[in-house]
Amino acid sequence: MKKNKDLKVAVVMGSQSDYKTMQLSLKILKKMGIKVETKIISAHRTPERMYEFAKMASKNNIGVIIAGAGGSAHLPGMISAITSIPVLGVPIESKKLKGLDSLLSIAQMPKGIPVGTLAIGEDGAINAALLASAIIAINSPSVKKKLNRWRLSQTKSVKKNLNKNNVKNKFGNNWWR
Ligand code: AIR
Repeated sequence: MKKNKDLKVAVVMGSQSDYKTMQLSLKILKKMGIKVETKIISAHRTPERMYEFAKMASKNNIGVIIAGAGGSAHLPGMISAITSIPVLGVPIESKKLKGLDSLLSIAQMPKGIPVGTLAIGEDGAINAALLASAIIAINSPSVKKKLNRWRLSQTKSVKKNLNKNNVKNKFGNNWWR
């Protein structure tokens, strides 16, 4: 393996349809200046691709894996079963159960093989990238600097006084887009 500071983050997802959510991870990682590898990998539809990816991840200089999947979301857990690289799971918001199925599939891993589980949907995708950045930052001063700067700008963006005319603030001021 190369020096730790060169470690990449892999962002994998079960389907092209997950990209709408997972693109938010990619945006954050880009802001942090972290090299990224992306792939569609389905634990159910492409099991051999999943196995190959997880088996080779360490040799491919991947330091953290973010895996997004929906429904019976086995991808993060199965990848974590094959590699000891930290795996962060993003439960995709499914149509039928609004992502509760994805969340439980990812979070309820029996002891022995861990998956760091984030929130359902967009919040999870953003936080997975922030958490991956924090892990990479342990050995990368430049990522640490960018991450701390990003957090400071978020803090500064939160106004102290309430604007009672502003009611369409579900996503704040879109600072992550
Ligand atoms: N999925 C694909 N293979 C295994 C799973 N769990 C998930 C995808 C996606 C959902 O199935 O991660 O969230 C629906 O995929 P599609 O391709 O039918 O849109």
